[in-house]
Amino acid sequence: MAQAQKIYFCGSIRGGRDDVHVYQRIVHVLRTYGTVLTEHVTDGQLTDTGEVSESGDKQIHDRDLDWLRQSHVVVAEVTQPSLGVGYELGRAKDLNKPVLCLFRPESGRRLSAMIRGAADGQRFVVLDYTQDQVESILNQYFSQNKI
Ligand code: 6IA
Repeated sequence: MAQAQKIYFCGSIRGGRDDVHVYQRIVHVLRTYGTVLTEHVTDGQLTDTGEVSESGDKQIHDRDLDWLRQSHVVVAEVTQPSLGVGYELGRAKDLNKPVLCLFRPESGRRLSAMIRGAADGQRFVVLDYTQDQVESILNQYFSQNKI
């Protein structure tokens, strides 16, 4: 797998930061498969309070979409509901990017039908997992999918 591969990772920011430690664990593995364009999602200092101004939000949106277009694969942790992540996944599907969504049923939540129902088992994959499966699930995905 080429290190030049660009990976777009999605995780909740203003939707809530409870799972940031899971995002960090996922991105740690993703780095072995390529360049993660969205490392800021794993920033432990970043809170969900949204200190960023309105004009800042437009810049964030436009820059993130630019990275999404450039990316070779999109990986999303979807347990913590996030409007931004849902939006990114819709855009990624329209751009026909390979997408892997990871959901932890142990959270007690039920994943949105609009994400689970978008799965086709090939281009758009949704997997249930537990935290201790992060490494094996990603290694399996990246070895099976010649992205
Ligand atoms: O609705 P949410 O905030 O939960 O959306 C989270 C998703 O949107 C993530 O997957 C990010 O890719 C994207 N996103 C949302 N806010 C930001 C952001 N804020 N920066 C980059 N991507 C974002 C400013 C953080 C900055 C001060 C470090």
